[in-house]
Amino acid sequence: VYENIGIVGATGAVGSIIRQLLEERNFPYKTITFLASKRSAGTKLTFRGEEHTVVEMTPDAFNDLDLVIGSTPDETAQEFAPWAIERGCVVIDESGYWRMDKTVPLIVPEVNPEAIKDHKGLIASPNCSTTQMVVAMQPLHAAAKIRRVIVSTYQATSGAGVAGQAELTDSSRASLDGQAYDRKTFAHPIAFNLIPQIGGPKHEGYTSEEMKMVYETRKIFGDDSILVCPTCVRVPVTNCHSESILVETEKPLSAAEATQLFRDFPGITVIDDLANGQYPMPLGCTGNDDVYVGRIRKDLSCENGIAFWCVSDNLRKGAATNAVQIAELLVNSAATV
Ligand code: 2RA
Repeated sequence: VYENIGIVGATGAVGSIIRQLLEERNFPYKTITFLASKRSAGTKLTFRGEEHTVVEMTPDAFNDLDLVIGSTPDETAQEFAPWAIERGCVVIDESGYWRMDKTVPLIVPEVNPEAIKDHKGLIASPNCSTTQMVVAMQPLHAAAKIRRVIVSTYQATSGAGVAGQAELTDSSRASLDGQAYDRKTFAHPIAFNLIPQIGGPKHEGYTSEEMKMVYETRKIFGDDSILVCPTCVRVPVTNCHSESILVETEKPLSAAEATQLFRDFPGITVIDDLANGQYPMPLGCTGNDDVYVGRIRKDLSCENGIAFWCVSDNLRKGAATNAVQIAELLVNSAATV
């Protein structure tokens, strides 16, 4: 059913990883089309050893496509998704635009794969900071029901695109050389600094990035009673978001039980040996698809609490990998109907 596939935003940072993943995972298709804005149309790409020319994203560009994965800014997703759906094409969207739409399933395949059956032509993939957290929450939630989460994020500059990564390296160099630097992406210096704001003010002193973690988590678990208190911080790290997560559960869990639950869960890798200085760090996790967990311990401040540290490649599991896994889920569920 999904023979003719397209990648919208094919030339962007996440788009290029989606291309790489489709090759690596041997994703099945008959034809593949790469689409982008007028500015990038005409770009030549090599995919599975063949040269492809990027096509401009217009309504008619979706005429012959069955499935597209989009990684674009919100305004672009708002525009192209209806064009594709009207033409009978299923859209897997990485942007933030459709995620909270009641008719759109928001999917992390390790957590709520069953939601795919409710799609009406559009399936959304969550924000990167939410995705890694809900994967890590899932085994604990299934065993002991999570009531409350307190999370502080340490988000890499790649979350702000290629320009964000360049601003970190260029401004760090300028700062070491004692040169002035003209910022374009971040509102404050990112070199040798931390910025406790990602997105604009949204709700009662929380930013839009923080409220995504609240709303998306509840939607993915289908449980509006889960309480989430996030603080999102941009850090001078090129790639991989890290999160300090504290969960309060209904039933008690020991640190050893939580560790075993993490170990047994597909998609999670545990690195946890404090005595020998072993825990997940951004440099060691970049380029990998798993969610990494370490520093697993009892919360000393409440009865049923587990604290842990979680790192994941925000461009892969936080974006491209999750979208490709949703596409695989869709293709496989169509095959089993
Ligand atoms: C960021 N979460 O890191 C955003 C990207 N979607 O800025």
